[in-house]
Amino acid sequence: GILIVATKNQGKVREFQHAFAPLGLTVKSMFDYPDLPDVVEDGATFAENALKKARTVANALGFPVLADDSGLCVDALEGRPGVYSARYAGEDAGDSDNNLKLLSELEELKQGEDTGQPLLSTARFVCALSLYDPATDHELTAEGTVEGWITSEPAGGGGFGYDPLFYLSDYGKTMAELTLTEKQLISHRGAALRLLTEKLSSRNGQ
Ligand code: ITT
Repeated sequence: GILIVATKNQGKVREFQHAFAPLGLTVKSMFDYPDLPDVVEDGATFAENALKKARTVANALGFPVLADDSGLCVDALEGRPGVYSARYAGEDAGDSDNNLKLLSELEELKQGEDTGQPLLSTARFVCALSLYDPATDHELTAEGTVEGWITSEPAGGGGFGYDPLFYLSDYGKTMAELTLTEKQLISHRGAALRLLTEKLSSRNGQ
């Protein structure tokens, strides 16, 4: 079987492939459907944006589609970058630009004071997943989170996005130091996926 995920983020594609491979599902992404129009992510919440991406792409293709809207909410920054996580350092910003911007925003808050402490703020990753079926107009949405710290000492070559800066104190590692299997067990995306699966298998959905 095939599962279409409305994403252009290679890191997400890798995680969904890893999650769905045991079910015998092949993941297709927007890299396989390059001619679809871009979705304007102007929702106020992760869930709104996830549903908008799933709906738009599913209606264009005529198949059920899964979409992921996610981001990093940093407490010292009052929840920023939040829904703007992908374009924190600007419209065409890459992961490393966004990571530098995050560290500089947090360093600025310290006002030159050097505490020697690498853990700069508590933070959480949030992931909203939305599954939309254009044939029935049915939707299912699930959200997952994971708590951690933003560290000024990036580590790890795995994952994507802000993972090298996201320190998990229970593990003594950043998210980027985990394998795909380990990340899926504790991440916001893994949690959202488990909740979505539960909702799918329960008769009342949500
Ligand atoms: P699509 O909309 O095409 O799926 P995107 O990268 O634009 O791709 P989002 O709008 O959902 O996706 O933005 C999510 C951003 O939040 C992403 O670019 C990362 O910077 C960050 N992010 C989300 N999940 C993450 C994770 O598991 N690890 C690290 N950073 C993550």
